[in-house]
Amino acid sequence: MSRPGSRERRALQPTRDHLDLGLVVRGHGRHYLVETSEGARVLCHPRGKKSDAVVGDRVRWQPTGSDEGVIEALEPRRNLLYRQDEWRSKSFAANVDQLLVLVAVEPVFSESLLTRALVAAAAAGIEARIGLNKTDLPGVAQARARLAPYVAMGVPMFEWSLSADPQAALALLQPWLAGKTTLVLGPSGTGKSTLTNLLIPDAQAQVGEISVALNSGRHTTTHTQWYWLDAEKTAGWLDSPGFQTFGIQHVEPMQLATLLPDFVAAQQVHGGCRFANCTHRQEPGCAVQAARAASPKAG
Ligand SMILES: Nc1nc2c(ncn2[C@@H]2O[C@H](COP(=O)(O)OP(=O)(O)OP(=O)(O)O)[C@@H](O)[C@H]2O)c(=O)[nH]1
Ligand SMILES: [Mg+2]
Ligand SMILES: [Zn+2]
Repeated sequence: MSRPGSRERRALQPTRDHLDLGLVVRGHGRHYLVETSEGARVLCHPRGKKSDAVVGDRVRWQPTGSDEGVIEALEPRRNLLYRQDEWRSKSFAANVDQLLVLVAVEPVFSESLLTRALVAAAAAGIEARIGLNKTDLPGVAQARARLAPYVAMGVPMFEWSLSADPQAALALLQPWLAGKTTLVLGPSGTGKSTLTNLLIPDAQAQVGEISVALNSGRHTTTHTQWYWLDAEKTAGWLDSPGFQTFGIQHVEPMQLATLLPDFVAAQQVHGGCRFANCTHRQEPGCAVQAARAASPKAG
């Protein structure tokens, strides 16, 4: 079958390149808020019933009469951060440069969720850091102790109290945020939206009373939202709803050793595992087990 010539094709099927390139700044399931190239925000519906657009996607869109629009196509993504539970997958955002996993002294965080978020970020090729908030609270020593292994394996960590010393938090964070698009993720009630309001004074992100949020099992923030950190729009900031689960079914077990900094280091120091498909549990010649045996805390 012969392909139609390019001129003919253009006539039959207008390319979408002439359409405005917008940025998805918020998603509501069936519709999206798209920031136009001129900076206006337009409510857009996907063409067809379903769309896979997520916050951070660049989309070709066009107006539909009134003040709304339709998303005609998604531009290719640089990356996509998502979790994959047993039955469903949930996208957090596309095209982000870096991830801040925000935990807090209270509510006490789950190491498993934290580790999974770091693994998912590494799998998507996104640099991640840990933030510890609420260092004004009494459990701070314990929280630091639980984070020490992550710091030891080379995950950079910030810590601060947004309520006691917001300026110190800004001083730590701002150099890291400059010129980048950063997604903040974390369990509910850790202070993601408090931080959003500190970084973007007119964000008006809703902040929840922790007791209310935890007891009702509800999250104060319900949708991921994109904000600009500067007037020139060189730095983006994405506030997100708290997560309670973080499936990483999309990551192959064999891949894990390339995604955790301590496993990577073990591979380098011990010359790699004898078997390419090593599960690092009981195989002979396993570099990860060798590193574990050599570590002072081995047991
Ligand atoms: N003690 C203390 N409380 C804080 C600090 N930072 C934020 N909080 C409080 O923590 C509670 C939760 O803050 P949010 O910013 O709504 O938390 P969130 O992470 O956005 O929560 P979700 O939107 O549900 O995911 C609020 O009552 C804040 O006032 C802090 O440094 N110390
Ligand atoms: Mg919030
Ligand atoms: Zn191994």
